Amino acid sequence: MAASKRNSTKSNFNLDAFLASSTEQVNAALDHFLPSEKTKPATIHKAMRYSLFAGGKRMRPALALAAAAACGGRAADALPLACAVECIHTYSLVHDDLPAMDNDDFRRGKPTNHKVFGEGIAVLAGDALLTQAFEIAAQCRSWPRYSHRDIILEIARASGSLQLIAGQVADLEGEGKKTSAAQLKYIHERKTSALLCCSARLGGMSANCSPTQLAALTDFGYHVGLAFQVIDDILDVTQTSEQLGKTAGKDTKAQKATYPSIVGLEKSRKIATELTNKAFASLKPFKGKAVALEALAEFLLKRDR
Ligand code: GRG
Repeated sequence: MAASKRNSTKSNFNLDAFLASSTEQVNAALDHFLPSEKTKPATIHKAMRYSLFAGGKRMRPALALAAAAACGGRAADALPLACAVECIHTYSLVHDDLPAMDNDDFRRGKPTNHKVFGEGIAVLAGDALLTQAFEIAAQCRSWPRYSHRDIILEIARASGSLQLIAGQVADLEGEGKKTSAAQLKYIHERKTSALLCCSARLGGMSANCSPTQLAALTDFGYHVGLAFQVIDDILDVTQTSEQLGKTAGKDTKAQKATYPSIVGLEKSRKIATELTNKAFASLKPFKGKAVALEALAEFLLKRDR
């Protein structure tokens, strides 16, 4: 893979410790926000918690916390928004795995939600996780520059029919058809980049970031999001299902357009590196204070699952 160009090559930042701590905080907060497994109707709360705590990488919450840190904010203020984004992400996975969509049996290293609870409950668990995200976000504080309205709009726009859902629609409609690189980028921008970008922006907003910082986080999240999906496409063909915790090779089987299928593996790796370098460049306004974001972008480029 071509070399990536971080701003701070010799950062002492300990990403492992940061990820361990952010995951622990996010898991505890999610546990606090969600109704317990015993709350009636117990089946739906079991199903929501099953997928939420099945062992996801928690990259979107980590991005939110890292963006908050870059803007001098407190993790406690970013945490509810990090949880809201993780609920939306998990809902999208539960619905994406349904027989009506990708029809997958394996996710986050476990049988998919509908395999355990049945299709009806899986649809409802996804719906409930989406709703839960807005309930959590509505409870957070507001900031001098950002009101509750801004926060809710941010999440609704990223997950609505112009972004996340639009990406999924284009993905579904593109199956088995010849897809251009431009169309593929359209899908990746919406299906993946929109929520990663939203995570970074929400982290910044939770720190009452300046308009310049918000613009930098938008640029960063957009490029990291695109790189994330290119790497995801690469891993789909290079890793095993056991390594990924989800069914490998599905894109090829479903005749889905991916970067490796359109431009090949080597060029795909180069594109992911270029996108990550653009993400690094967008962090310049933080003048070396965005070490966690920088380390995260590098980690996402080099990840193997
Ligand atoms: C609204 C149903 C619906 C779908 C929207 C997000 C999405 C589109 C579909 C989910 C499947 C998919 C391949 C999404 C692309 C983004 C992506 C690579 C998700 C996987 O994210 P990871 O690797 O997952 O962060 P974990 O399990 O680690 O959280």
